Amino acid sequence: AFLLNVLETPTFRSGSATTTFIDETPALFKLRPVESRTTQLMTYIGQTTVNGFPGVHQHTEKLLADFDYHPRFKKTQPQTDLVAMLHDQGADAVTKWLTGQKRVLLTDTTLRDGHQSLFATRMRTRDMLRVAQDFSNALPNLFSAEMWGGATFDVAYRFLNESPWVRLDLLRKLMPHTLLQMLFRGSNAVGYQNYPDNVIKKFIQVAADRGIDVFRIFDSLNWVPQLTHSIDAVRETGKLAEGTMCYTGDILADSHPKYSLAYYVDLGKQLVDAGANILAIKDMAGLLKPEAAYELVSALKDAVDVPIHLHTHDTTGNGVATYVQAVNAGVDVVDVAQSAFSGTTSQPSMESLYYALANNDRQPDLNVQDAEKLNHYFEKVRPYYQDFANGVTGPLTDIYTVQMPGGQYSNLKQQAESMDITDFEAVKQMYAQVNEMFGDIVKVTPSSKVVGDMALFMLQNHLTPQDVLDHGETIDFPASVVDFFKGDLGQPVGGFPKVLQAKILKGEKPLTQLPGALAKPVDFEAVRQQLAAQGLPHPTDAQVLSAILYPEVYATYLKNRLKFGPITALDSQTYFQGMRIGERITVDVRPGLQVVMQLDAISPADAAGKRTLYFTVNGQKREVQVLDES
Ligand code: 3PY
Ligand code: ZN
Repeated sequence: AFLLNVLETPTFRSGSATTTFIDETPALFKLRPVESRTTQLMTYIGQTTVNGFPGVHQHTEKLLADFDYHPRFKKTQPQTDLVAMLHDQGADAVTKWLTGQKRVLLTDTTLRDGHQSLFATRMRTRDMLRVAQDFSNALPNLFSAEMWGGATFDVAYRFLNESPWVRLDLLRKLMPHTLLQMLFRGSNAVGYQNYPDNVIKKFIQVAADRGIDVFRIFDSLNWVPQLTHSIDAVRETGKLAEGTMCYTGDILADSHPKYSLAYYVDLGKQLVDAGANILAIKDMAGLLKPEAAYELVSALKDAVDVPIHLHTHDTTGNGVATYVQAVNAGVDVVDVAQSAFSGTTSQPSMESLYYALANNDRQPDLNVQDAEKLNHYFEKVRPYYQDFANGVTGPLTDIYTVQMPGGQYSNLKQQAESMDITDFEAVKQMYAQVNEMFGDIVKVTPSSKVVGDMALFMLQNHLTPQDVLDHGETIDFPASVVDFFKGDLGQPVGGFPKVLQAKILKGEKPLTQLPGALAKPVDFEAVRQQLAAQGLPHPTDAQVLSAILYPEVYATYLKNRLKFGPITALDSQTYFQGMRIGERITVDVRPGLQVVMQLDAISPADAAGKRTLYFTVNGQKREVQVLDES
């Protein structure tokens, strides 16, 4: 347990983490002889080879070899170094600069929403680090790179066995002139529930300190009081606060009367009054059609004097058209992804948008050949993640009515399959019906999860909306649904449907005020001591926060780090698939330490169900035993 404390040391963070392959300090490795590190690697590889990785099909042959990647772009300075400007002149200087730009600016979401929306957030830090310098050099004039927040925090620990904080540290170092952006769920931070105000504030401080420049802050019900605390906290750090409106409904149709143009203009003004440096429109499901985008952006440009940043998903197939109209209406920044990580449930393609704006005097300042060359890297890594893909191969125009966020699509599908619900069309229809029952709410993490949970629950129990209304008082609803109707996520636009709420709460009185304000502040010192008692002698603020946000996931991560060691250095195919007999891999554990491993044979299971895996490691015969869980 002694080893854990060096995972996230300040020395490491300020130190020489220039290599692309380590995420721990050399001190950690000094403590572990090479032998035990290779045992750790063999244990992980053995475990994955014998028992598989959740959600991954084991292929009999390697799909593609790990490839060496060497930087292809020379060091390029941005025309305006926004990181330096933010640091030296402050947030207002950046927004003033932004407002003065004729051309539309771009945020690249490849390293966050791109992979979150296409393959369940599974992109590993190793595959980001290899290209990070090229990323900045090929795209020097981006507004920002979104690379943190949303689901990346949880998934990094839970499925990738890596620290999101270390990812941030390393990308910060490798991309010194690019503003780094994160998605922050307001009072839900990077989780699915409300956290006390002191946790929110601390999280923002530590994230800002470790390198986040732009915080996109939203509330899953567009309830402004739940955002103001986060906006204040970001403003205190001197970084950029994007106050965010989540777009739902259709401002140019009569079908969603609550979500009118006047509603959004009023919301925009409230967010700016609350201190937003930038106003973001978050169209998480791809519902904002081109003419509506023109109307909305025009109205907001008239109503507020901060820059407008538009985010959409290409789920419905019209993302580029929406952006072109937003650009014509004067939007300041739009979100795009590298082509290989774009389209369908992800963002529109950067390169496609560039060409769509040919001969438009607001075409972005982009060297499109460089962007295309960079994209080849993402084309090469995408197949590593194909098992996590959501199966969407083209536009889904039914999403205009279903309104499911791009980031939720793949997750809900996996959740449904794990419950043996294979008819995803039925899930989508039920999702739309649940939204109606709930009074047409904003659906984005975590409110979207409540709608998804309810839809799956109703399908599993063969319930119709009428059944729920008729017999709701006898039904035991999922916990997330009960909590939502209690007001634990805040208050929806227009309030809760009262009849349904009464049936779900069964006499319990709902909250009408801010849940975060009622929550007792977390005692950071107590958590620090608990961690120390569990073998982390000097936990950092980041470690304390991780333990607060995801107690079980974080504890498992710490245990796995001890058991599996430097697995973040494994190539992604080995990480997800293990090895096949006869296969040989090279692991660059750290500069100067390369381990060459070959899997020679696997024994049948013995009486205790254990298999022995025989390896040759740097020329030495080694073996490891793994329990066959099949
Ligand atoms: C998240 O909160 O993870 C989202 O991407 C919401 O769209
Ligand atoms: Zn998104």
